[in-house]
Amino acid sequence: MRVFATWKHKSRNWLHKIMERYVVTGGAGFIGSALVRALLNQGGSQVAVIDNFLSGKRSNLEGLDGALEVHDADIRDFDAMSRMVKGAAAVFHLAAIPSVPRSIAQPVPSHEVNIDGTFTLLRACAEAKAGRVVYAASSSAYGDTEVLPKVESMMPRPKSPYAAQKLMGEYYAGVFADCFGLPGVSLRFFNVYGPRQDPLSPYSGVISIFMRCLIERRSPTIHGDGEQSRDFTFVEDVAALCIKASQAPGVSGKVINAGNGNRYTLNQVWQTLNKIEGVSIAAEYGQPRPGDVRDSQADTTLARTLLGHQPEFRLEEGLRRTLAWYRETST
Ligand code: UD2
Repeated sequence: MRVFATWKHKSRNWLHKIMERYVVTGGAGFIGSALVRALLNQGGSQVAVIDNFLSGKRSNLEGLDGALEVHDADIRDFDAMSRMVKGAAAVFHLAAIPSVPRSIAQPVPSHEVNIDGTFTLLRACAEAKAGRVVYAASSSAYGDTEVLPKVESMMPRPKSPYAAQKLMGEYYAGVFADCFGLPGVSLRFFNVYGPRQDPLSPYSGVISIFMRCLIERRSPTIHGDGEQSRDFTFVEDVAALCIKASQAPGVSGKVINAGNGNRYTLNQVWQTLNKIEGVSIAAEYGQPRPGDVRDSQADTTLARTLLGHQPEFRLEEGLRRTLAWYRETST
């Protein structure tokens, strides 16, 4: 395990004492690094990133200084987790192997990380008496529902190993709160997109793939007819919601949607991107993807009432900002 400390003011130990310590697993990932940025920006935070750098990247943390430590460690390593979560006011558990199709192609690694890793991390947090766990759950837990938007009280119907694994993580977070006194709240992330989402894997999120196609003036392949819809949620809104969930009173044991409250079809998103870029590139269409949910849209009432959350970014604004980042960073 290697530790990289970038805190420039280490000698100021008195400051250390009054700062809150936060841990972000998966903190070098696309969503995790946005959360780390938001935590450091709010001031008074000391942030420890835990990442095994399988998909996380050091470059996602570039330019961040302040009270930041980066630990190269795996969430399945109980001893390492126990040491690292000690004294944390909150542990944001975002480390995971994401992707519905990857969990179908390779169910074993995703099970081991998403279920065994989550269990190990929660056990370490409980034993170290960490302040609160905020768990990155997934909208995929709902599966196909007859009614939209999707409300937390609906019966979950996971359609893929990934969805089942993320749902199990929620159950464990709830059980650790009830049985082991570890406060925990689960946020069901709804198709998060934004700067730093890696477009290069076949399992990448669709918006990152669309961005790359647009910049390279290529057609994306849409699985199915493109009329499936998602509640695409800008990464900065999700980071803000995570922080609220770590502070709000009375939310332990709760499951709360982290979505925007709207839904757009893939055809609409591709058309919007064409409009923003002033081009007209036709998409290609392929086979529907196994395990895919047809429509997804969050009911955001609980996030609003329990966490006082109002998403800031509508889709077009989020797409513009995301596209600007891909343009700046593409060579
Ligand atoms: C699921 C979850 C999401 C998050 C994510 C993590 C749902 C509704 N959402 O996202 O909350 O947990 O998993 O991985 O379950 N697609 C194409 N062409 C491509 C790539 C994707 O058409 O090149 C389609 C894909 O078939 C799907 C949609 O785009 O219909 C979104 O796919 P995705 O992989 O970006 O995310 P999704 O919905 O599986």
